[in-house]
This record gives sequence, structure tokens and C-alpha cells, in this order.
Amino acid sequence: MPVHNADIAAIFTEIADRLEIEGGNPFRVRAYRNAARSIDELGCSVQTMIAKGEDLKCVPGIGADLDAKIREIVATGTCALLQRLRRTLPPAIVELLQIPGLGPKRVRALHEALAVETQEQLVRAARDGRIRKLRGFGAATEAHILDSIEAKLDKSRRFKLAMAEQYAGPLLAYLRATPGVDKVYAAGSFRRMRETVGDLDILVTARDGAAVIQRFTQYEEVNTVLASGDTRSSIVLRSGIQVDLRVVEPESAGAALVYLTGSKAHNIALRRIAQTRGLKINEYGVFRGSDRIAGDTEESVYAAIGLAWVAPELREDRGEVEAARTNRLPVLIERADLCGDLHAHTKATDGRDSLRDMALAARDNGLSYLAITDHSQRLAMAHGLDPARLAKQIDEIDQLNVELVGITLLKGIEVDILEDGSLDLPDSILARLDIVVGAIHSHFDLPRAKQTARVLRAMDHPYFSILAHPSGRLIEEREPCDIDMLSVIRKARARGCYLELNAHPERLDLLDTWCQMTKAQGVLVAISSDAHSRLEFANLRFGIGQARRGWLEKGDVLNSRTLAELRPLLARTLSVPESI
Ligand code: DGT
Ligand code: CA
Ligand code: CA
Repeated sequence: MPVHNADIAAIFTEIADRLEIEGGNPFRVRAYRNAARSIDELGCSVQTMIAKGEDLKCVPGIGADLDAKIREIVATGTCALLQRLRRTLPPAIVELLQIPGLGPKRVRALHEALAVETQEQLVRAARDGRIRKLRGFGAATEAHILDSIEAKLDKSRRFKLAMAEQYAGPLLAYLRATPGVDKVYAAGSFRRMRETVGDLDILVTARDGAAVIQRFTQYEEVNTVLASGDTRSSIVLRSGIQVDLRVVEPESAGAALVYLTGSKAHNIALRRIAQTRGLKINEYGVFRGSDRIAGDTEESVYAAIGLAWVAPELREDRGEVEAARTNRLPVLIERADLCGDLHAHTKATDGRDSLRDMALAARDNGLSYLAITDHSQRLAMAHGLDPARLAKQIDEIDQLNVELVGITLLKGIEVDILEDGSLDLPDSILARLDIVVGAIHSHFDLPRAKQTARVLRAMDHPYFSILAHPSGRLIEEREPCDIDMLSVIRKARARGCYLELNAHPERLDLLDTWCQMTKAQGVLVAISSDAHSRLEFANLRFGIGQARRGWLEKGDVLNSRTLAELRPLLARTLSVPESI
């Protein structure tokens, strides 16, 4: 059975916690804590060292007693001392230590005076006002404990990227305006462009950490300060978003940014590579022994362990480390690579702006073509187009195209895929369009076989161009429908049609792993805004983030093509005789 250094460190930490709650000898407590840290940071496996017959007493903080305990843990997976300590105090009590503001002494006091052993009991005691009566606690402490627990319980809540961005932007600007601050970076899942973020992680480089932390905790949107020290702090904003701040010296910017950007799995993979080269990597730099050999920039950190710099969106330990080692990283799509947008609405249906205003806004956003794809008749709520109204829109677009400069409108529709897989408009009108975007808006819960057959049948339709928001999911609100996506992708390849990556921040649909699958099958992805107003072209950047998480390059993206290049790719639609 493998015993990892982290397992040993966790056991020693729990021993230290329990000894301290019991009021044990502070030196003994310290010894276990120090040992936990040095083992955690050791850089090579203790289990392997023992197997090779090496002496553990060369590890800082490990004497004869702890050496014996480590061997016991490696041999048995646990340690008699811990078992004994676990019998004297209940298991859940250690979890109380994770509540900011509660150290072992306070946990011990709460246990002795109020018999508090679990978080639930703690919440009850706080709500009953029993904690404020204890010596060393007051009403403020009681309120703080309650806030902290609520923040912690709330932490499972995740925030959509676009929403997190709204809170992050002003906070980053506020920190940048702090005297003495060198650089301010957003890190964590936010920088990796995850579709949701659990909390925000911010890195600041500065000489005087305490001054930065003070300014951070004084930010006007702060609701609770969970923790604050000289180099790190955590707050909860009024919005409920937790923000973790870390301050390092400017020399460590690159190393700290790599560490804080994560993902954790990516960091672990990097550390493993460093270990094989006899190097140690942490948030301060890359070290050979006590020599710091890199860390001022991210590039230097990756280079020190033989890797090319990895774009944050790829840092999920899904093959990017190997690709960085062999110089096979993708050249990821960028927003500037998009020439057009293939999914947008006007006020003819549920959009807010006119054809002309949408066209001009698309041009202002650097696009040279825009497909107008209003809803079809079945979506009555959205005032979907019947053949007559669509015919009228087609004429309007033809007229506008004569007059507009620098932007071309394509004639399209977002046609409903009905439950049986047929399309919601007759071929006679679809035949007049440049592009037919098909989408599911009902019956999301069909069983897998039926749902798949429905979509495949729709894609078999000769006019079908792009499958819009293929899974139908709404982030945190509606799960993806159950569909065999590989079959869908293969059908797209066979029929010469495409999959959409819907850039709306509540959809981001294709999922990142499906982007990879689509690319692997040689099917192009359309990154589309699904704009319902002229302001929503800005959402394309979220689609780009998702596409990058899915390893897509410029060549994998349908609307990175110029209009001249695009037309033949849509030709299957165009070449079908109008008599159908
Ligand atoms: P989130 O907040 O759940 O959306 O995801 P992240 O990735 O932002 O995770 P978070 O906020 O817990 O931590 C921020 C970064 O800090 C994470 O991406 C990598 C680094 N980190 C956190 N915990 C560990 C750890 O135990 N080991 C290592 N190597 N890195 C960690
Ligand atoms: Ca985070
Ligand atoms: Ca965090």
C-alpha cells in the first residue's frame, strides 16, 4: 500500500491538533507540526527512502522518536498514538479547527464548557448566545464564528465566470491603485477560465505585504474578513464571493503565479517533474538545494523543469504537461482570430436590437460577417418566425447588404429540432438561407437513445449547418441532456456540418472535453455569441476561453474563416436545389 508524504504529514498534523486541544506539552505539539511541514516539503517519498534503507534522521525535525513513528505509519498506514488520541476526543472536533478564528485553545474551551463537538453544535451554541458568556469569548467573537461557519457552508456555491468577473474587475483595479503595489494578477480557476469559480484568488507583488493586506481588508465591498496576516488574507465580499489574496516579493512573481493559478492537479504534475530533476518547486521559486534557479517569471519556472510555458486554460493535467515537454502544445485560438459570428437574434423574435444595429455592432466588434438566426415558429414565447416573416427578413437582409460597408449579414435561422428530429420550418423556406442552425428547446429529458436519434435525424436534413448549444445545459441550472455526443460528432463529419460552442456565459456549451473530441474527429466548431442584443458580442470572449480549455486552435474554428473561405464550407446548404 503506498503511503504518501502527505498522508504522514496529515497524521502528524492531526496528532498536533489533538494534543493541543487536550492541552498537551507545547514543545511536543511543535515537534509534530514541524515534522509534518518538513515531510510535506521534502520532495522525495519517505516510503521510498525507507525502502532504500536511507536514514530519515537527516530530514529536518525528525529525531529517533519521530523516525520510529514514520516507520510505523509506512508499515501500518496509521499510528497507535493517533488511535489513542482519537478515542479521547470525538472525530469531528478536529474539523472545528478549520473554522477561521478557532484555534486549538478555543476549541478546547468550547468543548470543556459547552460540550461542543461538531459544527452543528457550534452553530447552535452561537445562535443561542451561549458562546459570548465564556471567558475569552465575547459577542463579537460569537458573531464572527457564526459568520465564518456560514461562509464555509456557503462555499460549495460556485459563481459563473462572467459574474465572478464583475466582482473581480473593480477589486483588481482597487488593488492596483494601492501605493507600493508592483503587480496584481488574478489567478486560480478564474485565470484558467473555468466556467464557474469557487472563489477568487489574487496575487499581488509588493515589498510591504502588511500594507497591501490592510488595504485589501478595507475594500468597501468586504462583508467578512476570514483571515488576515502579513502575506495572505481571505475575505468574503457582500456578493458572497470569497477572495483569497497572497502577497509575495516581486522576484517570486512567476513562481507564485504558477502555484496560485493551479490547477492543483497541474501543480502536482509540475512538482513531480521537478523532483525527477532533483529540483524543488514552490510558490517562491524553483530550487536546487538552497539555490534559487528560477521564479521571477512563469516562463522561467517552466523552463527550469524543461517545459514550454503552458497557457492557463490548459492547466488541468489533461496532457498539457507532456505536450509542453515535447513542444507539442497547441497554438490556442484567440479572440482576434474570429472573423464572424454565426448565431444572433434581432427584435423580430426575442432579441432587443434591429438588423441594422446588430450588423453595425458586429462590425464594431471587429467581425466582418454576422449570421442572423432568429427563432422559428415553434418558439411562440420568443415570437418565432413563420415562413412568411422569415421571407420578409430575408428580403430585408438582402437590401441591407447592398448598403452596409465592412460587414455582411448572412441569412439564417435558429430552427427548432422537434421531438421526432424533424425541423420546425418547411424546406421551401430553409432553401433560401445561407445557414441553418438547429437547436433543441424542448424535451431535454428524453432517454439517451431517443435523444441521440432525434438529433442525428435532424442533422441528416440536407439544409442543416450547425448544431447549436449541443447539450442544452444551463450552468448550475439545467444538466446537459443525455446524448451520445461522439455519434453526434461523427454524424457532423459525415454530413459536412458543424457543432456550435455557444459563448453565452450561462451556456458555454460545447463542454471543454467535447471540444477536444470534436477536434479529434476533424469537425470544425463555430464559436457563436447567440447575442440577443448588440452588447452581447462581448460574450464571445467567454466562448474563446472555453474553446482554449478545449485545446482548439484557429484552424479548428469555423468562424475563424474569412467569408470567402466560409462560403464553400456552407456550400452543402447552398447547393441544394430550391425545388426541394
Ligand atoms: P475553485 O476556486 O474551486 O474554482 O478552484 P481553484 O483552482 O481556484 O482552487 P483554489 O481556490 O482552492 O486554489 C487556488 C490555487 O491554489 C489552485 O488552483 C492551486 C493552488 N493550490 C491550492 N491548494 C493546493 C494544494 O493543496 N497543493 C497545490 N500544489 N496547489 C494548491
Ligand atoms: Ca479559486
Ligand atoms: Ca482559493
